[in-house]
Amino acid sequence: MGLAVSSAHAPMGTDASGRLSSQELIQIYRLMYLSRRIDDREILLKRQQKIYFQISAAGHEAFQVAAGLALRPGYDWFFPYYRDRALTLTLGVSPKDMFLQAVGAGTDPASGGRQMPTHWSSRELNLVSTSSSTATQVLHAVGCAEAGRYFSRHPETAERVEGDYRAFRNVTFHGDEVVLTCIGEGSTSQGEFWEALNTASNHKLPVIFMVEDNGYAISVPVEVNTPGGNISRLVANFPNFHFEEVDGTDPEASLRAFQRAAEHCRAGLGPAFVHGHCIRVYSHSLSDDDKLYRSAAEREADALRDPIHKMQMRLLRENILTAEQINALEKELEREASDAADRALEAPLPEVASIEKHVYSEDLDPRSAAFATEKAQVAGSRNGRSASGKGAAPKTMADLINACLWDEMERDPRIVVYGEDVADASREEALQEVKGKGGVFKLTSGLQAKFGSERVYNSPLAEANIVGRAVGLAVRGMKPVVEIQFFDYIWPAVHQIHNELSLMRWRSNGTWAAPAVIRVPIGGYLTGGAIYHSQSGESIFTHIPGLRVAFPSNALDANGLLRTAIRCDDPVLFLEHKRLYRESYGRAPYPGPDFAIPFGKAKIVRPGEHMTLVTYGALVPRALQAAMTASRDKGIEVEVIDLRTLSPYDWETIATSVRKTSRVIVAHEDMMSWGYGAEIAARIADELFDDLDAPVKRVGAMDTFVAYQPVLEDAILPQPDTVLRAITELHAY
Ligand SMILES: Cc1ncc(C[n+]2csc(CCOP(=O)(O)OP(=O)(O)O)c2C)c(N)n1
Ligand SMILES: [Mg+2]
Repeated sequence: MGLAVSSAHAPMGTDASGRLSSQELIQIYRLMYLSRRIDDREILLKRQQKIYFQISAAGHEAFQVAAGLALRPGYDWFFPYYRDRALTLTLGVSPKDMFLQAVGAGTDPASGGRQMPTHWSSRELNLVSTSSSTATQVLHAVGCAEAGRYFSRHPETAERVEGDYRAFRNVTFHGDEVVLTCIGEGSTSQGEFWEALNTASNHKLPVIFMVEDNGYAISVPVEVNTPGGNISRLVANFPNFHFEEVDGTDPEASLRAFQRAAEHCRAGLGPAFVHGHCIRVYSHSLSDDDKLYRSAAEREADALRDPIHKMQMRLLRENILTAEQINALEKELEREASDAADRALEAPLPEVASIEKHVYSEDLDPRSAAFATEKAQVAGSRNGRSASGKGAAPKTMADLINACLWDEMERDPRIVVYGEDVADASREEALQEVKGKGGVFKLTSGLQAKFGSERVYNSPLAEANIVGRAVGLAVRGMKPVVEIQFFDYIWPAVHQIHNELSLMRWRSNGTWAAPAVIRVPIGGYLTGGAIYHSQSGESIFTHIPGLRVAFPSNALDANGLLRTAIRCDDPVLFLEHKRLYRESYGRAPYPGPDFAIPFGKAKIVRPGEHMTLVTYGALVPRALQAAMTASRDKGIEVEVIDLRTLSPYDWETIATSVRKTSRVIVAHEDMMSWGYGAEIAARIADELFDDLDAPVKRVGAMDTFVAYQPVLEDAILPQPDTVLRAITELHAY
């Protein structure tokens, strides 16, 4: 008997009787049993120290096979979690591919040896890379469903376009595809789960939330995570959902539930929630021992519900297979698992030289000449728009960011803009009589009125929702340009930024990527901004591989860098200093719709020969002021370098300047200790030691929070005087 695992399986149980045929029941058993045998083989390999981690699907097989059989791999989309072996086996991941991941082979198609086993990825199957973070994936599923809907309503937007990220994002859609996402019952405690239900419900998205309830989250029983012990009861009032609660050890009941769920989703009626009561046959993983926290009676009661045994009994009871036939089938599947393991053990290991591959896009480098279009600058008028970017007069940073968004949205229909308060008015009818909000800083003003509510809209007040959905949208080929209202409130989204957005490409070995743009107003000097509207903290994000970080100091740079951020194929954190939005410093005429500035190119904003001052953001005008005073009063000529992007940053410009001046200050608004300047200073000390005539000096905020009272704020944040003092001291050294 050959294994009938095919990505094109016909719908099951659709004969006249509506019952599953004998062949179908055997197929289900094959998949369930093979999954269990792969788990058992991995456990053996782990005990032999030939693999390094093991987590099993044991006890979940019936529920997972049912989900896989109800849906269409390569057509529907899948955001599973780490326990979904039987699901992915049903979708078409081969046993050998599973073992390749377990041994960490270079040829592991899911991650090239980067991820633990059972962290899935396959472009062919629409199986999007899984992380170990519980619950992040459900928001990706929501974004993916939003993208599918958008492409099906605007099919022309899916066309391949050369010249930006679209050349490298392969878009497929059908219009009635369903997105499946899976989660354990314990992980439904995560806020991201509720944030996903919120948007799926509100937007009637075709997402199936599959809750695999095995009663435990490692050692924590369900009632501790779920008030009342049953997640179905808690979610029952979400509008537009189809709900199913089933015995997850019964494959037929589960299959019916998933088929009804898929039907509801495909019909465009909304999302579905399929809650299956499974068991955990083994401990949480091989690193856990459930005898430490579960009574023997409880474990024995669970064992009686083992779906493998129950299915065996059914095949016998209904005379579908004899004991001998079952035996023969199981032997064959056992052999299949062990052969696959043996082959994987011979696979080549990953090349150490490959480690840095796919941290960023290998196809489109935002540092490259493709983005060096500063010469395309056409100073002057901006026709056809009502926002403030019009005319040849100098514009503020706010104006030119708005103008860039406007231009890029006109050029690229895959761009969607959302966040808190970014729409002009969610209640569209109000737009007849009101001007519209367009962001708390008005940076997105007029965009909804121009491009419509399908492309510019308010999100729920939930930062992980904003970024998590962006991951799913970008994975499907959309370009989300989202806003986090204040840097001070980025923290709920950091889980998504750090573990998902930035990692998607590397952990899938280049198969998936999430090149979204996150615009974030940042910084202080607001007089009254206080603790929660003045924060800096850029170094936390430059410490994340895979993420680009831009931090412009003036209107023109903001326009050109945002264009590069949007057109490139990497995720970008775009930091916009609130105090600089409407300053008279750094205004510029509108530079035209194709003005881009490559990342990693600093600008010498004031030349000088006595010392170098490396800075960015709001410290640029402050440093320039100090440099002017130093020149006028003391004859000290300071070369001021505006880095413009912090990751990547322009080491060449720094090094060339320091070699010339032999003295250097690194200045920023953020706290001094552990700040961005520490890295630059350390590298200068390391690589340019012989060129230095004095120690590297740093200027930064005090190591506290930013206070409300202006007297305190002034003392906490570095001022032009602080910079001037540093210049004078360094000159005297
Ligand atoms: C955000 C996050 N917190 C903690 C962990 C560690 N962890 C991994 S699995 C797990 C329990 C998950 O339980 P449940 O959601 O019920 O899924 P199950 O493993 O039982 O299938 C925990 C706490 C993690 N991976 N991610
Ligand atoms: Mg669980």
